[in-house]
Order: sequence, then C-alpha cells, then structure tokens
Amino acid sequence: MNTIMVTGGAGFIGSNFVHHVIATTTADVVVLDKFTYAASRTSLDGLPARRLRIVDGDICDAGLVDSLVASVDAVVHFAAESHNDNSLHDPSPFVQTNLIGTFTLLEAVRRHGRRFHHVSTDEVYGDLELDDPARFTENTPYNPSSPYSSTKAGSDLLVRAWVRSFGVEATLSNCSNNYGPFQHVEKFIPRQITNLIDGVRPKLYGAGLNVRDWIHAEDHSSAVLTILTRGRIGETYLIGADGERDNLTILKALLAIFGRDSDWYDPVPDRPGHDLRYAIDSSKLRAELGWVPQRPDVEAGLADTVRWYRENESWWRSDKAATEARYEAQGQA
Ligand code: NAD
Ligand code: TDX
Repeated sequence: MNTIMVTGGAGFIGSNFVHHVIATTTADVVVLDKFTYAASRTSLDGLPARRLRIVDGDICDAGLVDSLVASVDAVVHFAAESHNDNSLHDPSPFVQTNLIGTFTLLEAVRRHGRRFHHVSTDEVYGDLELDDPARFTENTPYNPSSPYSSTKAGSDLLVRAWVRSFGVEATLSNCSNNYGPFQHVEKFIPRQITNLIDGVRPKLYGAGLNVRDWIHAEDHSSAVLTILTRGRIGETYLIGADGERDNLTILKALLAIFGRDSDWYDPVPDRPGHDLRYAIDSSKLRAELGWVPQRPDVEAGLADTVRWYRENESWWRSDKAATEARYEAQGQA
C-alpha cells in the first residue's frame, strides 16, 4: 500500500496510528479530520511533511470523501464521536458522524474498489456482570447500551453488509479501552491525571467498581496495522491486552503516583446506564495473525502516561477548563 487515508487522524488513537504507520512502514498518509473539539493538530507535529497530507473536512461530505478515496490505496476509519457522556447529553452528532459518516466512506470505497478497515469498540457487545468469568469474543451477540455504542454497533453492521452485499474488501476490529499520550482530558484517565496535576480531587462515578480492559494506544495501533496488512477480508478481530482493572484500582494507582492518600477523591453521580464490565478475548488475533501486545503492563503504562501529561501541559491545558465546565453543567464535577 503506497498511500493510506486515516479518518480521525488528529484524534487520540488516529494520531497514534499515523505516527505508527510513518515510523514502521514506507506508506504515505492522508489524514481526513473535521477538527472537532476532540482533535489536535499538534498531535501530528514532527512528522515528515512529504509523507503526510492533512485535510480538514467531514467524513459525511460525499464529494470530498469520493475524491480523497480515489487517490489512496486503503482507508483506515477511526473518525467518530467517541465519548459516552457526551452521547447521553446530545446524541445527534453521534448518529451523524458514526452512522452517516461510515455509510459515506463505504459508498466511496465501493465505487473505487479500495481496501477498508473499520475501527470499532468492545462496547458494541454491551456489558458483562462483575462476577461473570466470560470475556467478549467475535461471536458475542451485539447488545449496545448507550447512544455512542449503539451508533458504533450500527456502523459495524453497515460494514458487514457492504462486505456481503457489494464485495467491499473490509476488515473490522473491536478494541477495549485505550490509554496513553494525546488522549482528550474528558476521558477517565487523563481527566484524573490533569486534576491531580492541578491539585484537584479526582472524580469517580459511583463506587468505582466498573471494570474496563485497558490497552496502550500503541498496542491498538500495531494491531490495526497487522489486520490491515494481513487480516482476512470480511473478518472481525477483537483487540485487547488482558488489562482488566476496576476504576477504583486505576484511580488508586494514580493517587499513589502523585503521593496522595488513597481516599483523596470525590464520588460523583454515576453515569446513567453505566456499563459494568468489558473484557476482551483476543485469541483469534494472536493465533491467526501472531499479534502480541508490547506494553501489557498497565501500571507501568500509567506511570509513563502521567509523565507525558506532566511534560506536555501545553498540549492539554487549553481544553481543561471547558471540559470541566461541561462536566459541571452535567452534574459530574
Ligand atoms: P477521539 O474523540 O479522540 O478522536 C476522534 C477524531 O475524529 C477527532 O480527531 C475528530 O475531530 C474526528 N472526527 C469526528 N467527527 C468527524 C467527522 N464527521 N469527520 C471527520 N473527522 C471527524 O476518539 P478516539 O478515542 O481516538 O477513538 C478513535 C476511534 O477508535 C473511534 O472510532 C472509537 O470508536 C474507537 N475506539 C476508541 C477506544 C478508546 O478507548 N478511546 C476504544 C476502542 C475503539
Ligand atoms: O470522570 C470520570 N469518572 C469515572 O469514574 C470519567 C470521565 C469516567 N469515569 C468512569 C466511567 C467508565 O467506567 O471511568 C470509566 C472509563 O470512562 P471513559 O474514559 O469515559 O471511557 P468509556 O466510557 O469506558 O469508553 C471508552 O472506551 C471505549 C472510550 O471513550 C470509547 O470511545 C471506547 O469505545
């Protein structure tokens, strides 16, 4: 593949993937990003200009998408509205971007016969009970809970239908919770790290018993590139690195890094419909494509991430006040 288009390439995981592609392949990259509140141009700083083109545009813009898709060999689709809490307050952009945007891209790759990889989430499977030993597999039935996860589930189903009905050469991946550099301060881990840097008590939803399966964004990127280059067309691969932790455990690890007492946080009202537990069984990806996560140590990754937010305050500072004002308005501050 000479040129790969990355939608949402100025967001958290998309920008990480662009860095990964430029560092580990010879392919050029075209980023298509609408530069919503969640994007940052500086996340793409330092990359060679001759290998990277950045287009400020909407994946729902059929004319723009058509011309860009015609000029590339493959599309890796990260662009989405991605935050559950936002989706509970205004679902409209989620329906537009996650469903109509994916449809628009699918029509373009169908017309031009281009390879497509669709990036999705484990949240499409709903949640597991805290004491259930099961983990999600590629055969788990879809059962999404929130406007965010239901629009992601819908986008997955569109991709599957375009493979079957129109022979689009697509693969899909559903990944667990990512963390690492360049994650927006609205998300759990960066919100608490930046609160702690500011000397503000972290905010925990409910009792903090909800479990998430954490993976470093670099491992997500390497998995997506593996599937793009060696995955079987039409297949879905689950991506995870065996990082299950409840939220209170993550929070206590952060409090310890900052030298704070383990009860130095504020319980805030729980998220409505809050999914209890996500857990990924990634054996298919590992057995079939030989993928192995390089950063499975969550506690070491958290320490690195804290260091990154301490050293890169200019990257997040301008978003912090507005994000906390939004949480305040939603009663989660
Ligand atoms: P993010 O919110 O950090 O970034 C999303 C990017 O998409 C932003 O740069 C934004 O400007 C762009 N975008 C939004 N609407 C657009 C539109 N209409 N046209 C063009 N660009 C648009 O999200 P993220 O956390 O990096 O997630 C990226 C993808 O990975 C999403 O599809 C998400 O569902 C999936 N995913 C995320 C996680 C996670 O833990 N964050 C886990 C599994 C899967
Ligand atoms: O302040 C907070 N306090 C808190 O306890 C925030 C922002 C979150 N939480 C809890 C809610 C969740 O149980 O932390 C957990 C993680 O929350 P988020 O970072 O909002 O992530 P989540 O809702 O699990 O979804 C994330 O992972 C799957 C991404 O945002 C999705 O895009 C991805 O699909």
